[in-house]
Amino acid sequence: MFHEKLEKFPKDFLWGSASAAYQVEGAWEEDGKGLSIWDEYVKIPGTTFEGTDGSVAVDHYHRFKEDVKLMSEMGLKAYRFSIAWARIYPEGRGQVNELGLKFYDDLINELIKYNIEPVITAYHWDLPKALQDLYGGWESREVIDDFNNYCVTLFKRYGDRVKYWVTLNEQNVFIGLGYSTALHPPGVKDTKRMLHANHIASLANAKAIQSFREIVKDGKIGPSFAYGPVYPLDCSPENMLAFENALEHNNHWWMDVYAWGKYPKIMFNELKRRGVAPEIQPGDLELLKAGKPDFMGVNYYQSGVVASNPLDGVGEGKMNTTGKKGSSSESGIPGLFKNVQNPYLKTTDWDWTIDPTGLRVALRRITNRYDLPVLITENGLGAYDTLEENDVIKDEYRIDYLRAHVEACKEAVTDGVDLIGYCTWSFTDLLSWLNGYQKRYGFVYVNRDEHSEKDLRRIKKDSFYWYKKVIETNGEEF
Ligand code: BGP
Repeated sequence: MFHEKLEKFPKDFLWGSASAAYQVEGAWEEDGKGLSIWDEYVKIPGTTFEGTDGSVAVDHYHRFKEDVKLMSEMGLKAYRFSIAWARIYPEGRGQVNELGLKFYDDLINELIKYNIEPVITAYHWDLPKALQDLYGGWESREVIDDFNNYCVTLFKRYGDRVKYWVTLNEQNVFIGLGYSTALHPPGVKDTKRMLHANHIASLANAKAIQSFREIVKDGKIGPSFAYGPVYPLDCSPENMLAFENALEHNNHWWMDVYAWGKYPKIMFNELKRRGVAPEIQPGDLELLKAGKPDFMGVNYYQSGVVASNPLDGVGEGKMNTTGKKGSSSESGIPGLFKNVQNPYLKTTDWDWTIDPTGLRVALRRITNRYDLPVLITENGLGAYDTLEENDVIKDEYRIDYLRAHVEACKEAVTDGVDLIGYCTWSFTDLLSWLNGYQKRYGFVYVNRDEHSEKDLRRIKKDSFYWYKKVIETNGEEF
């Protein structure tokens, strides 16, 4: 729909930026921190771009005060960060590590000092290695209680100061890449195990939300879902059917469970027929239903296009983790759909489509289907940046990307979406899990690369000043 005039963003809109512990903190074995599955996985040759890891990352652990000061200079309203479970419980359970708790106390207090709303992600992929070794991590129901216990510790400790909470970051991604394509730890390729681990993660999510209700009475909590809305390639009925399959398989499989505590019927039936559907035990559906979130967190980067894919059609494809444009290949789920290129859209150097309208579509679909407020927990452009003389970074491509997406948000708000905030990915540059340090997302350049930590100096990019203005005008000037 076209609007003659766009509505304003709500007065207390959360203009934010996001990060994740493993990607920024470094200090991988300091102050009693235990190891995570990522600390171990990155050591396996060939898993990450040029063997990069987060042992130092951008040293946020030691420089968080400097980083928060830059946030305040920008006028940031919210900072979403994750807590490293293994800092709090080095073994994943049992003995709590006071020094770990203190680090996040200090970070939260520093944010509050500058009137920046802390948004905590309890889990952004760095499962304590001890739990992986002990019972296979997300594949065991034991993790439900351990995750809950860890979350309860966080709720009790920080719930007095932190109002917004994200339970699991992109369950669809860490489970999908961890158990289906083997690109993330634990490096498994097995659809049945994937759907089983996924079901357990959903139960853990619901249980943590249930505990939250008891402890943080005035807080808001929800998961962050990696939502890439799909379009059918064209109006041929076969492609339309592939689109229906993809909707259920890629989106409703998770979001229906979060919002309603049930799986989409047709897809569940199909996966059962294939012998891979998760086992639902007595009490599971009740728990899932009890875990209704306050908002749907959305990480949006790109949309996708799907087409029909026969049973002997295309399966696993190649992901571009090198930044060489065009190096990814087609992928799909035989018998359901395949992912194809969108001839209307430009792509990044990592072959991600650039589609601000896709964000509007995503927001509207969520609103119509679930009637929940939405918090955009991530949105951003991964690109090469050039540090020029006199510490200048002219990242107008990033400004263009973000501007178009802020506009899409404004349109969605006018459409009637209850949007409570917009967090860009990311505030400073950071480690991209599989793509090294060269794929940059920040408003603040960090002077390091794959080969050297250099001086880890912070340098404001042009986009820093652009977002400052957006925040100052509450999204009226962008
Ligand atoms: C999301 C993750 C983030 C971040 C972002 C960018 O999936 O939640 O942690 O990494 O994507 O992705 P990438 O680093 O692969 O470019």
